[in-house]
Amino acid sequence: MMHILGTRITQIALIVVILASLVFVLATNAGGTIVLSSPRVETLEPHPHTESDSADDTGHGILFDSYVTVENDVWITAIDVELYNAPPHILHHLILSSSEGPDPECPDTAQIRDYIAVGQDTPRTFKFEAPYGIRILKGTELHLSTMLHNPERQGESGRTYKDVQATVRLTTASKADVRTKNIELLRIAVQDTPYCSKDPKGPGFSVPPHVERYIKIPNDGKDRGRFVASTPGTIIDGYAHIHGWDGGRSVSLYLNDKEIITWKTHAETPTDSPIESWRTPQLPLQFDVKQGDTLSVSSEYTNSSNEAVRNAMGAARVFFYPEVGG
Ligand SMILES: [Cu+2]
Repeated sequence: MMHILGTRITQIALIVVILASLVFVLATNAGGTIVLSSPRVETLEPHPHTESDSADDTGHGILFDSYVTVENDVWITAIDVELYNAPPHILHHLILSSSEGPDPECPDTAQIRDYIAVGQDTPRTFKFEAPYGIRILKGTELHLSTMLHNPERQGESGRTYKDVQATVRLTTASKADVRTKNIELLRIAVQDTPYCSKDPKGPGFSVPPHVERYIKIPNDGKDRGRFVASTPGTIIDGYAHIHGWDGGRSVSLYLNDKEIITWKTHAETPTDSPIESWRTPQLPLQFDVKQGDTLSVSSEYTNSSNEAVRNAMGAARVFFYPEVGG
C-alpha cells in the first residue's frame, strides 16, 4: 500500500516515477542480513512549506509502505538505517514494525511490535551486545513505513534530489553468536490524544503561543507517556525523538517519577550538506526495572511565535528486556 500526498503539478511526474519504482522494493535474507528498502525516487522535488505545516498536510511528504516476510527464526544484533543521495533531514521518519493481531486493550486496532523508529534527529545505527537481541520468528511480516520530506525552506528555492532511497539493514546473529534475551522497543511519548490513538507518526501535542518554557507531561490515566512494567526486566539502551525545528529542547525519562536521563537536541550542519539538521544524541542508558515500576517521559519546548505549534513530539524509545514470568 502506498500513499502519495500532493497536489502540485510538479508532483504528478513524481507519482509516475514512484509507481514505476515500486518493483525496487528489495528483500533479501542472505549472509546474515535482512534488507528492506523504500522504493527509489528518481526525482524528489522540493515543496513549499510553512511554519505550521504538519506531517498530515497535503503536499507535506511522500509516504511509502514496503513489506517482507522473514524466512527463518532470527536474532537481530544490529540495525542500520541509511538514506541515499539526500541529506539526513530528508528522511522524515522510518518505522519498522509488525502487526501482532488485535490489541486486546484498544478495540479495532492492531497490536504493533516496533523494531526501530527513526526520525530526522535520532541515531540511525543500533548495536545490541550479547546476550541481548531482537528475536523475530519465521513467517513474521515486517512492515517498513518511510516518509521522505523535501521542504523549501524560508528564503530558499529548495533543492531537487535524484535517486533517493531509504534502506534498513538488520544484521542477524550467526550460530556462534548466541543470543538469548529478547528485547523490545518501547515508545514512551507524550501526546494530546488518548491511549488508543496509535498513529505511528504522531499525533503529538500542541505547544501554545508565546511560551518560553513549556513542559508537556503524560495525561491522566492510561497514557502513552507512561509505561508500567508487567514483569521485571532491564532497560539496555535508548534514545529520544524531539522536534527541535519546532522549538523542542529535550525529553526526560523517569523511573517512578525520579529522573533517569535527559536527552537534549541541537542543530548542526553536516559536511555533505549546506542545510541544518537536528541531532538528539544517544547517551549510555542501562538500568533494572521491577514489576510494577513506571517509566514516564516529559518534553520541554519553547514557542516565541503568535501561533501554537501543532504536532510537537517528545518521545523516549528504550530497548527493554522483559524477564517474562521472572
Ligand atoms: Cu516526530
